[in-house]
Amino acid sequence: MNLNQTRTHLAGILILASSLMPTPLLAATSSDTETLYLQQCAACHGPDRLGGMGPALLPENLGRLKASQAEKVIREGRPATQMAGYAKILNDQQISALTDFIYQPPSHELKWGEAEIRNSREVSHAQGSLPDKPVFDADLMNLFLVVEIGDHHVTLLNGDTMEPIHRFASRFALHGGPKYSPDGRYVYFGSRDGWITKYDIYNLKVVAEVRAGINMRNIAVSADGHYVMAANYLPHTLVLFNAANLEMLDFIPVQNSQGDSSRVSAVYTAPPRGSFIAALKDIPEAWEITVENRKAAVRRMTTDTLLDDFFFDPGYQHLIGAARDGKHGVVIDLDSGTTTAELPLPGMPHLGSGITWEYEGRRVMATPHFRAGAISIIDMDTWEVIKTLETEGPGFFMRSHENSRYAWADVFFGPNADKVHIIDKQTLEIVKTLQPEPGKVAAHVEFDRHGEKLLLSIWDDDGAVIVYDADSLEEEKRIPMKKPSGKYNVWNKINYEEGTSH
Ligand code: DHE
Repeated sequence: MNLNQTRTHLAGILILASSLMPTPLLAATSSDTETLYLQQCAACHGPDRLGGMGPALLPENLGRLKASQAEKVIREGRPATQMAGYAKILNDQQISALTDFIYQPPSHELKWGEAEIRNSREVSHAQGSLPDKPVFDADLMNLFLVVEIGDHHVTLLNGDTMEPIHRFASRFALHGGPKYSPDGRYVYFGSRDGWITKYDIYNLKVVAEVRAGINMRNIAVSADGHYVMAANYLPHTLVLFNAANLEMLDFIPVQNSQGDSSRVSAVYTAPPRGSFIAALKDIPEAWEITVENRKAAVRRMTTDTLLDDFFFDPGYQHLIGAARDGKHGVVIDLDSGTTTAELPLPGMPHLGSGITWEYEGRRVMATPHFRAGAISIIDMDTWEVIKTLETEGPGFFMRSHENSRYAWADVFFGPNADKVHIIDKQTLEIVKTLQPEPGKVAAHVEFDRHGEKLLLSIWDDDGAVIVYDADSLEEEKRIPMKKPSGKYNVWNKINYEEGTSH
């Protein structure tokens, strides 16, 4: 038996012996933290820390959790989850040793290849087996999904009445926008731990799940609704699935011609091109991927710089990317694959959150910055920055709607994170700054399908989604929620509305 087999065998025995609640310590005096982990944690988090019922406990997956917070969770547990507190089972030294341990890279390379992906798939309701008539009454094009990261749930909201229709548990730590099927019936969620969940909105049921990777960036659904593509940080892969049942169709190691591998910054669907576009984080390349005979065909474009965040013009002729150095942006012509312009965007633009609109007969795009209290507004013909708006701090998300004269931008970072700016899209001025709940982060807006109302998150465990009138800018209602992050309107998403993310 090799080391891995021994580890798996030992963990298997321990899993059988353990329950979901903390077990009495088998080796109370053992200084072997790995053994302690296998005794106390492996049943839920996996013998290799890859996750199971609980999330993966690997440095990449824990990147957003401070070690002190992780230690508190081990000590006190996590309310409303299966994670119980260990303060009565483990001493302080053991808790801190376990905390250190989960932030260390694993002692052996972890694998999430084709076999692991195939084995992880579960189809609970085959395509076509559930009724086609929705089990609730609402305008199906004006539904919102609200991701609540406070307790890992999703709320389905009626966009006319702004009343919740249903609330259901999600995978741990959903991140990035859920992606709808073109008819709006199904939605695909991606979690940081690599899970893709397909949900039937009409029947309010999870229909299929698969784990695409260990640490995933995001997912995209092809414009025809036939395919789902997953982009991973760990391992360095892109994975293609059949959207109907999440069967894996292709597994694409992400590497250049010399065999150097790379994380994927993100993947998006490019509807007019009938392709997916991905940018690589560690290799200066962007890929255009088409599906031929259920397999991925990759066209490589060499870029002048490593790309992080990116965005497209409405016709998907150009990719507008943020350089990883955080000092500038680039415009790449997707047909020729060449860089056609450089953008002076020094504050680490969050281009994934960019929006566009018509201004004085031309199309402009606007992006907030992670490292500067500024919003850049760029002419999309000349690629010149025509205005830089000073804000009360760096921002994360910008949103608008074709029918609204305003764009909304949060101030996500710093002492003014409880403020939101409202920009007049025709004067390019900030016309109002709201502070809906002093002391609590206010962030991420999504409009309803008509552009008449909008939702803003109070990003707190004891938070809310606030409904505003898009014209009078008056607050209409607060719906209590647990750290609501993104909101996603069916109509806006499936029609690639200009004021929202795609
Ligand atoms: Fe996100 C979208 C990258 C941190 C909440 N974020 C995205 C997308 C990318 C991205 C590439 C677009 C994917 C898509 O929708 O298909 N995010 C990154 C980062 O690189 C960064 C800065 C660091 C990281 O840890 O990954 C980061 N993101 C965060 C957060 O800390 C946020 C605020 C809380 C969280 O959930 O982790 C966060 N990101 C979001 C949300 C979206 C998102 C809510 C979808 C926005 C939308 O409206 O589409």
